[in-house]
Amino acid sequence: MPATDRNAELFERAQRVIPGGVNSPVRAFRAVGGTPRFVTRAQGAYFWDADGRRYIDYIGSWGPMILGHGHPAVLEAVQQAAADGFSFGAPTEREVELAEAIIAQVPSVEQVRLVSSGTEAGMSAIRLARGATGRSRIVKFEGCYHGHADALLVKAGSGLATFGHPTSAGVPPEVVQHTTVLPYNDVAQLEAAFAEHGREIACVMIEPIAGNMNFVRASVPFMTRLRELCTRHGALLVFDEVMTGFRVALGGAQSVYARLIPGFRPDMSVFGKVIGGGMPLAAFGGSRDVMSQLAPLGPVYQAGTLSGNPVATACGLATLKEIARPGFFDALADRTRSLVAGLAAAAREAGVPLVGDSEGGMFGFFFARELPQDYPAVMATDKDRFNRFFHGMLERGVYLAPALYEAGFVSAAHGADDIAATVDAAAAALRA
Ligand code: HOZ
Repeated sequence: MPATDRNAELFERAQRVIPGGVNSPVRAFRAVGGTPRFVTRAQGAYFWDADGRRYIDYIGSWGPMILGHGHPAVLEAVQQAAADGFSFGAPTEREVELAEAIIAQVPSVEQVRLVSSGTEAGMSAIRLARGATGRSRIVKFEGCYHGHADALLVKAGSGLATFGHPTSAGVPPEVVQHTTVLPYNDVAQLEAAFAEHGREIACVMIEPIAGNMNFVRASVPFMTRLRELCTRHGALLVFDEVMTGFRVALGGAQSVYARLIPGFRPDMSVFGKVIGGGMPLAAFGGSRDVMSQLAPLGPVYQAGTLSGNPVATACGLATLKEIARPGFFDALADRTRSLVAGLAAAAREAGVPLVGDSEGGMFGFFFARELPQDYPAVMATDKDRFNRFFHGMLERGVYLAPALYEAGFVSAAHGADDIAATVDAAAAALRA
């Protein structure tokens, strides 16, 4: 069923006053075509569009809504905090509590600073890494997206992949002259880059499970070598856990790699999404030593009027409290695995090649025979089929990310019946 009048009407009106009609490009449905759905409200695993249609929501605000929408404990915490004041520009106890709650789950982080968005956290982490090491070069990987700070907008995934401009216009070459981009999961090129630039590299930033080229894991040999090389050359290993933090496991992707690589730890971490529970909140952290380079203690400047906002911290704290309950991640991971297995089974039945993967409450799937290991392999998967599948699912009341380059998210509110309904919809869409 195509979008009826109200979504189309709003989109037309939006395009008159907002570039492309949206405040973040992927929302515009350019990759998949058609009319974006304007959301009016959400509850649990669902949201409703401007035409009153209900969708099972698999983006969950692109990750934050791990408890589903409108969780009563989170709602109560936010209402209480809002009543006490929106923003003070002075410290609050809740900021301390949230920092403690993050540190309690992530052993590599001894201190953390709260900011308002993943972009801000990634940008600040890079500045701190440069300030702490006295070096300029940063290394990132093709298909990884670390927010839209200039130095990181090179061969990036997410919306940049979607629109075929992996490096943004408006970023002067001088600004990215210290950025080295390497292929994901390629040990030989990593070694070559360290051999050439080792002593100049301030940090290597990586999405350990890349969620901005759908869902691609860094292999264990690659991650092991990356850790060794960073340590040997005095470069900081920065984990961008904006998507994976408190989402693939309570301790984030670093806890997943720590189970596979003895003693593994990144030097710095960047968080967002789940730690704000749907409010604008993000963070970056690391050892006390590195973090003490930040103003007011050290020479690296970083600041923000809304940093540690009292309503956002209340939302984040209430969310982290719920997900720290025993068994939470086991149940979420089981449900997410059952979704991916169901999609794969439906595709097999329909004779369509589809592969998928998941960790905790984050998942991805590709129309391909093998899971891609890097960005070119993601680009080689069947995009037309994804786009048709996306619309087939949308018509059947299932909202997937409107671009093949994005990961999907399951929440604790998704019940077995929602997964079954999704798999039924997939079977019908794939047959069609
Ligand atoms: N950059 C986000 C996906 N990786 C999209 C955020 C949004 O459009 O809300």
